[in-house]
Amino acid sequence: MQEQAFHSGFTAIVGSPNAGKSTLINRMVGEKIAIVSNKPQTTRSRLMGVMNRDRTQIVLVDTPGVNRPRNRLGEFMEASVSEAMKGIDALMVVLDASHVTERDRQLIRDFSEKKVYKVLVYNKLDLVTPQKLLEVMAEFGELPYDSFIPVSAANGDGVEELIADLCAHMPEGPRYFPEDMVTDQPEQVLCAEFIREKALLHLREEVPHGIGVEILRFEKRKNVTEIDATMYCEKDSHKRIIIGKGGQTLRQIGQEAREDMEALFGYHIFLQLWVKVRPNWRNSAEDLKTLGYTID
Ligand SMILES: Nc1nc2c(ncn2[C@@H]2O[C@H](COP(=O)(O)OP(=O)(O)OP(=O)(O)O)[C@@H](O)[C@H]2O)c(=O)[nH]1
Ligand SMILES: [Mg+2]
Repeated sequence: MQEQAFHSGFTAIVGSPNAGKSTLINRMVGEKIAIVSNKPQTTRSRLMGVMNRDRTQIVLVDTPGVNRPRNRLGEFMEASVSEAMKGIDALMVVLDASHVTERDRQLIRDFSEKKVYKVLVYNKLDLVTPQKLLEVMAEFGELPYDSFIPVSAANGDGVEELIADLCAHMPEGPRYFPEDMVTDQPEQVLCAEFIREKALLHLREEVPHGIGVEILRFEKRKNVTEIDATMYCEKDSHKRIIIGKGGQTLRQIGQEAREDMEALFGYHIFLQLWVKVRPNWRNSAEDLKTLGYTID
């Protein structure tokens, strides 16, 4: 009997900030590999998540949701989206169906011209009434997308249908990544991201957006992995806020980040966090490079 062919492909995930792209990639991969927050511009670089199904592998490529870049970091984020679009087999355009903006309309129209298999994903199904969903779907229904799928990345509704649809359209191809590999991001990058996610969770306004995390030491010992990390911020006043009264905020960020790391990696972690002021690092080519915000 002839063995069934293997199918695989790269699928980019694009859309406005806060649409739920990273929540969706985590849901599809089944592990938390991308950080999520209720603040726009959480994701800063392209990252991959690997999804395996019966004789099919889909490499999902999460991208930053970008508005108009305001600094060199923003320009890097925008370039990451173009980079992610190279050589893809399919494209998912994610829309927050509960909050459609003019910018979304423009994005959806622009991406509809891309010559690959395209799915328009209506996310946050749990937040819209059936009536509202029908209205949103009617608005974009005439555009040349191959598939239109409503989902809730938050509770998983519709996600299996989305996965089945993508799997059915992957070309024959190799297994790009080993079956037990869930992301292309090294452990140190994931650690820096988890720290940044907790900063986004506990800090407000412009403070978390000005944070960059550098891992200075990552040492695996017999029973514990020791990590030293520095959080960069742009102003002295921000540093005080990040540290908090009696160091309380910093301690909480560190503790929650460590719990996420331990859950994903399955080993004990000892994490030490420092805060340093580095004015205007988001416009410094050198600082961006140190923090990994460069396209290689
Ligand atoms: N209710 C609801 N909330 C969702 C859903 N999907 C995502 N969210 C929330 O929407 C917010 C943004 O989610 P993210 O996954 O960080 O969005 P993103 O598109 O990756 O955002 P950027 O990285 O900033 O471009 C978070 O607060 C999520 O919890 C959903 O299906 N339903
Ligand atoms: Mg994101």
